[in-house]
Amino acid sequence: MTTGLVDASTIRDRFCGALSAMYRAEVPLYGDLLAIVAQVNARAAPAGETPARVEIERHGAIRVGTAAELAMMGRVFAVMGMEPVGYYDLAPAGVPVHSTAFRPITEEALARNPFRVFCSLLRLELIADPDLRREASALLAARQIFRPEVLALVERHEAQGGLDEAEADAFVAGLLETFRWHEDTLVDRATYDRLVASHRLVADVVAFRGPHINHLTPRTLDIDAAQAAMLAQGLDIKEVIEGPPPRVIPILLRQTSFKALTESVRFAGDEGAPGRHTARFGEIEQRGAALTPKGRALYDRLLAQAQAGPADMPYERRLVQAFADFPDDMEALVELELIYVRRVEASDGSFTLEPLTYEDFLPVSAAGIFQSNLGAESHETYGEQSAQAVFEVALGRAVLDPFALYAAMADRP
Ligand code: OOG
Ligand code: NI
Repeated sequence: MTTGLVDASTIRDRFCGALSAMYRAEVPLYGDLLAIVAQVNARAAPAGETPARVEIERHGAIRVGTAAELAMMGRVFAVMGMEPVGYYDLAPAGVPVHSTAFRPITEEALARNPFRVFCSLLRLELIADPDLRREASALLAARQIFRPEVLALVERHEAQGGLDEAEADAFVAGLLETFRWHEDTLVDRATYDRLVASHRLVADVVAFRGPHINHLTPRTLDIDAAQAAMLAQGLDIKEVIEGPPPRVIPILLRQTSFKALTESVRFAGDEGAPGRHTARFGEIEQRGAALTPKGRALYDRLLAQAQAGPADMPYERRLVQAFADFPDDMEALVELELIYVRRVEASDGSFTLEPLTYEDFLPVSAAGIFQSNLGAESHETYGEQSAQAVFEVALGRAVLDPFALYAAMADRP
């Protein structure tokens, strides 16, 4: 790399910090979450020391409207060393999007700042009304979600292999504008109402100037303690924690979110007529061991079993019962090749095995989070129309296989 260029992890770290500051100013609830999570982590960390990575660790989520927006988003994230990992199809859950997670993929970059963004592409073809579909496409085609200087800096990055200090600063500041909340809509109230009637998510994407960040999630070392602290403070948190039940050896990802905020907007046309929109929310998560394909198949089977369990039994109990079949000690997890581990050498030449952290998302959990934050009304599902190939054409490249990334970082299996 040419000297004088800022490395991608530094740009990612600066952007994540700037986004966190902006979101904190926009959504006061987020500041409350950070305070609670910091307290819980200080108590939960071994020897009272929260690992540096966990303190800064965040994931965000955005929703884009067109293939061109997604493809440019991919090039923008590449500047920060973030690659598209995995394909998530939300259509079976009644949410007309499909998604990937942009994140760093090397051990070194993950240790530096594992910032990740769940990025969804609206699937307009799933909207039934052809007139509304045409109108929505025209609105999306006419908007430009990136500032011109960001587009120029992406090209500069691609041509010279990086950005210098001044360019990196301009990139971070310009890109922040894409993620900012704008209360002025692109549409009048009547159009907004029709978009909401087709699906709340369609309105959230199509009615606005850009893909406002809809949540920014800190990582807690003990989600049960964090949730109890939030309830004690009277925060409006969802009762169910998505993902696996509490365990001695945590696996994958446990998440819980808040109901979306109701925020004021001003509609275009109508002299800025005031209205309300719900899209942004709070979320916290706890991360555990990355599972092998075999471990993941077991997880998926047991989760389905818990979901299909007797309706008169509380969901938490069904979950605990189903997951009794998922071994919960290191020896068995390693022996049965259910998790990925690395060797950590001690100074006397001995070693221990440590689980690799799960760096991705879970489709069933993501669907639950989308649904609880789009309002209570249920929506028919869109069938099993998975379209990974279509998504990859839109993105302009294939998404990476998360299992291959873990296997490359692991010492076993
Ligand atoms: C994304 C929801 C998925 C998660 O943590 O699973 C997500 C969205 O609401 O746009 O963030
Ligand atoms: Ni999330």
